[in-house]
Amino acid sequence: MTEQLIENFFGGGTQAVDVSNYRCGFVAIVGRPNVGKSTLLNHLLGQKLSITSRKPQTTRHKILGIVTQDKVQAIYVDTPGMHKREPRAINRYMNKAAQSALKDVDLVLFVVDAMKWTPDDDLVLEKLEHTDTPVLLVLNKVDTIDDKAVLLPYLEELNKKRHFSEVIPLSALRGHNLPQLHEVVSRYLPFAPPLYGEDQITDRSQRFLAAEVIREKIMRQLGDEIPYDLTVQIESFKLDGRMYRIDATILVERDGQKAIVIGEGGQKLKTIGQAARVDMEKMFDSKVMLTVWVKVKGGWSDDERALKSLGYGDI
Ligand SMILES: Nc1nc2c(ncn2[C@@H]2O[C@H](COP(=O)(O)OP(=O)(O)OP(=O)(O)O)[C@@H](O)[C@H]2O)c(=O)[nH]1
Ligand SMILES: [Mg+2]
Repeated sequence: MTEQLIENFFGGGTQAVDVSNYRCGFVAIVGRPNVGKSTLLNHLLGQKLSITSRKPQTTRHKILGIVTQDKVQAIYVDTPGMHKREPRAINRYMNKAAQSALKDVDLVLFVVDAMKWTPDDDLVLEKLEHTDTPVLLVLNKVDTIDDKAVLLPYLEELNKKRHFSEVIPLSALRGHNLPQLHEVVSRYLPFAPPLYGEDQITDRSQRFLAAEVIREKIMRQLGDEIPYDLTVQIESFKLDGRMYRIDATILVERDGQKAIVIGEGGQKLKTIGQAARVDMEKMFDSKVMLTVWVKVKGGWSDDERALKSLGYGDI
């Protein structure tokens, strides 16, 4: 401990942390699309960070959510939902990103829907076969179940599928059993000093978060097909006095999609932009002036090079 305290003086560290008693580690949140992984991350963090929607395949990138307390720093890693159908390069990127999160973590949270098991859940189980890391089974959306009696046989079935270190039924959306989950998670983290400063909640830039918020509003505003064919690029991100000026472009695959995103008389795009701005102002705690354009860039989602240039490169 003395060594660490001295290190804190001379090694650039600012916190005097009692490492002999401090726990810090990485926790991967994995599961098929739409089970509530990002909702769980946001509610563990106590603020919105990762985008969520009713549609599967909302999350496309890994994103860290860092929860720092007196004696523990849990670094949660939200991941894209793993899925079997891989029609395009972007789907392969998402699956790779999710799988890569299983490496070098101290704990895995395998999130499933409390009542619905699908072939994609089996796919996640297969990927978990290759990990030596403890896996906790998180049974989410328990609030959707009226009769508790149906839960027990389902749990029994799940327990036959593999060994889980713990099974935790919860509701990410309603916040039920989340403190209990965090408590259990903390017990699995190794003794180590915190890796991030106490104010840091993520590894992602404001630029990244701004693009994601716009994508979330599109996912929520548009019908079923289009959101998967589009991405958002931040062209410019500037702090002007106390206001952020942000210019963004929504890239779609085809002309017809551009018309749908813009909507009658530009109404759809206006709604998307307004909703995104409101969220950004909360996230950045500042006024935001947001301008959003729509452009056609055919083939971006199935072109490895285009994907890289659009930020889908590093896993
Ligand atoms: N009723 C209920 N709905 C939930 C709960 N947790 C999440 N949801 C809803 O489930 C949907 C999917 O949530 P997300 O958090 O986006 O799911 P995800 O697993 O991150 O999905 P991908 O990013 O596509 O892999 C959203 O409509 C959430 O509001 C819960 O505890 N109860
Ligand atoms: Mg998600």
